[in-house]
Amino acid sequence: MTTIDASTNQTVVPERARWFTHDRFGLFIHWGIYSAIARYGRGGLAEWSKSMDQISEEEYQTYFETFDPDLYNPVAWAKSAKAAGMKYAVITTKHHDGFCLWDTQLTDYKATNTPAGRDLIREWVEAFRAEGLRVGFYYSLIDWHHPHFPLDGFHPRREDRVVRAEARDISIYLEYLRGQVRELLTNYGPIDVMWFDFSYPESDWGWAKGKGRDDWQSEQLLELVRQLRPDILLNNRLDLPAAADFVTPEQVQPRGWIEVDGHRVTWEACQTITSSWGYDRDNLDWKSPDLLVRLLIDAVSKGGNMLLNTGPTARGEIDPRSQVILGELGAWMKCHGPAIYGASASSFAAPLDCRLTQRGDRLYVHLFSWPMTHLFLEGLAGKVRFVRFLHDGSRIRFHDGTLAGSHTTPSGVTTDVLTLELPSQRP
Ligand code: FUL
Repeated sequence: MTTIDASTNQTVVPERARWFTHDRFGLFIHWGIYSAIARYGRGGLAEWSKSMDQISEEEYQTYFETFDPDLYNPVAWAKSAKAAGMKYAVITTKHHDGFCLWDTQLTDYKATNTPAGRDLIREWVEAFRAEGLRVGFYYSLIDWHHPHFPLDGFHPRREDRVVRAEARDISIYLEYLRGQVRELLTNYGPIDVMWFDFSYPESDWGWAKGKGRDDWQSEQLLELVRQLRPDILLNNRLDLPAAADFVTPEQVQPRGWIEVDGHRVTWEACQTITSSWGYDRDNLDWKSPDLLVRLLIDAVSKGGNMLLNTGPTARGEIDPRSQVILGELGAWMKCHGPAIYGASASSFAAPLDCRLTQRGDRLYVHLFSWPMTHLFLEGLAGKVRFVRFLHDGSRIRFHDGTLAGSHTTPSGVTTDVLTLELPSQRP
């Protein structure tokens, strides 16, 4: 986990996480046979449909038997991510429905047995690596397909009496889970991020009630991950706080730095472009590129990353509407990348409706609304050599104090304010 050096206020990031706190912006991909359902279930998340709508095995099996992503082109996905300015990507190898996108030897419930007929993860890893992106695996601890996964309050079969009468042995499921993690971390070269989801400790939901991490045998899982890939970055959803490299606020921006036990930690906000993770054809809740840019800036200004999700279609394409948005983010990143990559929170105070990011001795001021001709920056008088717009490098006039050429406020009090003289229109 990250700590802060009190003398410099700089974060001290462990060696293995350096790339992560530098790169800041990644692509999250939720893809599976639920992409064919393409609508949100009662819970509002397409990938949760099987549980939320209690879809029968028979119906869900048809999505498996007809899964035919004939347009799947991970090279195109990787190029879109790269052009958007993203530096890493995380894909669902298996979501809660238990469907595996790779050629696992531990179940038949996998992409190679659908009309897709291929290891979708292998191609994905190769394509993203070829574009120079780092790669991560999302892996769900929850599994509604495995016969020994507990019949908890989320399970699609939770109300089926016959199924409820069946004996279930969690140890068999845990063996399976560890075996799958072993496959994922040995068969695809050095994976950069392991994104587990999720262990719901101490919750009132079903079988994990009051037990949580012990039942997942998270410690053993952690040991396995570290033994196979000592340098992999691990998220916090195993609920072993001391072992996590980063924490994962979901669909929410923290108010400031995130602290765990009094220490500032490395974090990554995961955000959706629509309100669903899985592809949802009729969703109208699209975030604008402008909002997404702000979310990214906001994250970096608080020392965090953003992992932005898209849910590809059942035919294997990134939704064209998402592609347009990714393109616009790329145009912004092209100009403003220096304020994001390698940047972090600043110890200077941000004016109202602004965010500050800082990289070494460069301070970046992000204006979410356009000020009335002047912007006052506290604590910066006498500290700044040059001020310019980032998009075109053109200079911005500035002076110390709130009045041109003086260090005094109108009432004559000396201040530590730096004033920027801005054009009346946002360029
Ligand atoms: C959650 C999951 O339940 C959602 O479906 C999604 O994968 C999100 C990133 O994590 O906990």
